[in-house]
Formats: sequence, structure tokens, C-alpha cells
Amino acid sequence: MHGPHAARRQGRHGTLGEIAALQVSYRDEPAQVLLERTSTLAVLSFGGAGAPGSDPRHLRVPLPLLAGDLPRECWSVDAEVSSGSCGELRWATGGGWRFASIELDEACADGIEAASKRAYQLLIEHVRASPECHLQRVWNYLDAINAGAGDAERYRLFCSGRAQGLAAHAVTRYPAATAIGHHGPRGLLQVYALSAAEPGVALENPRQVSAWKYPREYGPTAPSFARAMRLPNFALAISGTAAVIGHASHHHGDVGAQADETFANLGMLLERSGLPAFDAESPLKVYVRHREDAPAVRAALARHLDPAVPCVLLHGDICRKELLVEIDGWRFG
Ligand code: 3EB
Repeated sequence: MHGPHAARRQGRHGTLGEIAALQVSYRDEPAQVLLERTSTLAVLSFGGAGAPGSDPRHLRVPLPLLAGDLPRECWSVDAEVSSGSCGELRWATGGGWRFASIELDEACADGIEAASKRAYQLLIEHVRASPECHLQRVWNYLDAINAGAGDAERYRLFCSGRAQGLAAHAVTRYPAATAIGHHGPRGLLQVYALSAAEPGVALENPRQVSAWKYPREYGPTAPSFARAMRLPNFALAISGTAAVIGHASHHHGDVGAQADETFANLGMLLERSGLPAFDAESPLKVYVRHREDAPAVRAALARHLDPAVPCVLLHGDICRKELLVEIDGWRFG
């Protein structure tokens, strides 16, 4: 076995023998070319255009790129990958890692709350029954995320459904997560996840109240996620991070200042993990609410990041109306 992260497997304790190296990168190759490789665990094609692929490893994410960035994210493992599907759930596994995705049509699932509950029940059921039974990281994309007033806001309903789905399986150790609004097909709920054969270690941010402890003003059900997850290969999987200090959103109407605050939050997560700054092996996804904010966001990235850090800017809505930018990503190495 070889690859840049291979040495990690000899790691700090003896239980990591089955976890192969995992790499995540943004790519220009057609999905077909990436999927030909048996080491490819997942391919996420941004923009969502085209027919759904037949390969369970391929997911079309309905968030458009904001010009110029590489159109696909590829997860590859230092192992042979197998894949399949079972109803609405599609999966791939190799090297102690598992990619699982579910797409539901809310119209067939009695609305966003019921659809979210169902997605999480199916996801947890599948992951728990597999050798890669430790859920590490989940992405959630739903449309019209900020539609609905007060507690009827769709994001809040999503949070309630997610919590019910997790509670149905008595999940109390939350994964790292992202929840973003898409402008794609109406009623499409997309949930995809990474799980592993070994547990990760969840990490919180001392600058922020833990999401599951958010006060009542943000909705009847606090969001069920950890700020980051130290994966069993010691990489850090970072949740969607925005300009939230304590539990409050800061810098209303100022996307540049929100991006700066987001980097302060990201910096704290790195510091708490004992990890150096983001580098060429730290792919980041930057979600931007308004297309016209892209230049200001790029300027903020240039202020905070080494130019070697791989970034993609995606057009998507952040789960609180006043938040204009959110960043998630990985720090390997
Ligand atoms: C925040 O800090 C911003 O509901 O899964 C970030 C990451 C946010 C994940 C989720 C929400 C979620 O609360 C919003």
C-alpha cells in the first residue's frame, strides 16, 4: 500500500489496520473517467445538470458552481471499492470507508419534515448494519430552505425531521454536517454521508455554542451536528461554518466580514485539533447565497488562504436568512 496518508495507518493505536488512505480532491475529468477507477468511492458533480448516473458512486449535487472552479469532487481510497443500491439508498464501500446517499421527493414523503426523518432513518439503518457503522460526516441539501415563517421555516422543519430520524435509532453522538438550500428540483431532498469502520472523535468550537444547545429562538428542535469530526485516519472533516459567535449570527449584510468571522471559526477548529493552516490537501467548499457576492468572497479567501488550497464556490442558501456565506471542508495530513 502507498499514497500520501499511508503512514497514518500505522497510527497511534493498533485498531487502524483496516482503514485505508482516503483522499478528496476537486477534478476536471468527466465523471465517467473517475468512475472507471476501482479506487473511486464517490464522485460529486456540481451543478446537477444531466440524467442521474447509474453508478451508485456518482451523485449530482444541485448547487451550481460560481464560475471557473473544477466541476467535480472525487473521494478515492487506497483499496478496491464495491457498490450497490437498495431502494432509495445508494452506497459504495472500500478500505474501511463507506459513501451512502439518499434522494427523496418530498411530494412522495409528506413534506420536508417527514422526508428528513425518513432519510435519516434509512441512512442510519443502512450504516448501522454495515461494517462501516460509524457515521462521520453528512451533507444535506434541500430546496427553499428559508421559506416559511418562524417555526414553519423549512430549515427548522428539516431539523425536527432529522432529530426524529436520529432519535429513532438512539443516535446521540452527532456527525459533522452541512445543511444548505439548493435552487434545483422542487422538493428534492438530498442527503449523503461518509461512515467508517472505526469511530471518529467529534470536536466543538469554543467560540460557538454547540448547535444541539442552541436556544429556543432558533426553532423548536436544535440542529443535530458536531462542529467537526476527527476521522479515524486523523483527517479533520469540518462542518458548515459561518459567522456565528456564541449562538448569534454576526455582521448582518456584510459578506466580507462574515467570511472573515468564518475563518476565525475555522482557525479555532484547526488550533483545537493541533493542525496547521489549510494547504493543498485541504479542499474547501464555499457556499455563497448571492451570486453577486462571489468577488467579495474570493477576496476574503485570498486574505485567509494559501493560493494552493483547493476551493470551489457554490451557489446555495445558508440555513439562517441573514447568513451570506458558509464554508465546509477537509484538512488531511
Ligand atoms: C450554524 O453554525 C450554521 O443544520 O446541519 C452549519 C452546519 C449550519 C450544519 C446543519 C447548520 C448545519 O448553525 C448553520
